Amino acid sequence: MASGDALEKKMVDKQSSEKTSIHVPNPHLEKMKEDVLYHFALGTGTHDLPALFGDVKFVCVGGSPSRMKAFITYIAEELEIGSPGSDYPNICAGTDRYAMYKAGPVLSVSHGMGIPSIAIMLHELIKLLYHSKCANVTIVRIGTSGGIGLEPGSVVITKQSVDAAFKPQFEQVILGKSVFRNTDLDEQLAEDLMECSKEIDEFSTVIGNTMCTLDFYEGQARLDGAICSYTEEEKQQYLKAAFKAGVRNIEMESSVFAAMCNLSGIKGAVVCVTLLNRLEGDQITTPHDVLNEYQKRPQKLVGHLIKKHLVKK
Ligand code: R2B
Ligand code: URA
Repeated sequence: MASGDALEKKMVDKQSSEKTSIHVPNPHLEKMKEDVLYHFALGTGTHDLPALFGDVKFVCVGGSPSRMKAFITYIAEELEIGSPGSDYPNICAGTDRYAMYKAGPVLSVSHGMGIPSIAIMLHELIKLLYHSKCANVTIVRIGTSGGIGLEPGSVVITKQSVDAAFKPQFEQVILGKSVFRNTDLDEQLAEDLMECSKEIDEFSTVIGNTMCTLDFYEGQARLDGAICSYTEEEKQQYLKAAFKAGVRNIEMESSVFAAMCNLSGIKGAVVCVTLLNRLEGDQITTPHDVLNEYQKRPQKLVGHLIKKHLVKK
């Protein structure tokens, strides 16, 4: 794991001088002698978490382990951490649930697909940051999505994550009862990312609402799943209503991500590239090399943001 110490000496953290700690709204935690972060294969009794992670300032999360490894390699090169061609080992090598990579003050973690998968990862990530005594942490989800009314390859920075009825809320069922949580994302961070996109000036970026669904097929009004009970017209009507409600893209993790960032007092952003325009089709037929280039766009945007915040003396 690359140490952030040398880098920290070289770099100035331009984030707020006020210290914002991680909040864990769970009174039971402090009574536990040890906390096992089971899906990370890490724990307070087995690892010196403050020594390993205490310097983390930026966490980037995304669906696939290989994309998150590519991101850490990219950001390490951008920040000139380690030698070119360095390999970044998977910190969670003791499990195959999630993969985690670190380069200086940047942590990169995979979260799999869908709300349950990212939620489990975020519970353990937030506790890891808390146990590590991290402060002033920013988390960004970088990912892929289906666009609505946008040129494929456009990037959407989420303003609010909305549910399938376009409501800005995340429903968590607790002890059998529905609890609705706020899904606003940090406005200033979204603006900062938009500014980064203007500075990079390589692809189109918008700030808009993101619809978070429980399914890729029927949940996103696709006609090409194994099961479908609606017409092309009904699909078009629904997607156009989503557009009218401010929705610019559809993915599957942003609502719980936003809700958990809000509850733990962590600044969060969601930056997703659109792989297709859903008003024009359902299947992703774009060639792989083009898709690969699209997937690098959120990485570039977030890399630019991180570089701007961690400036060399
Ligand atoms: C975007 O892409 C995945 C589905 O293909 C899902 O994780 C998401 O949010
Ligand atoms: N990810 C989604 O969730 N939907 C899409 O259409 C593309 C990527």
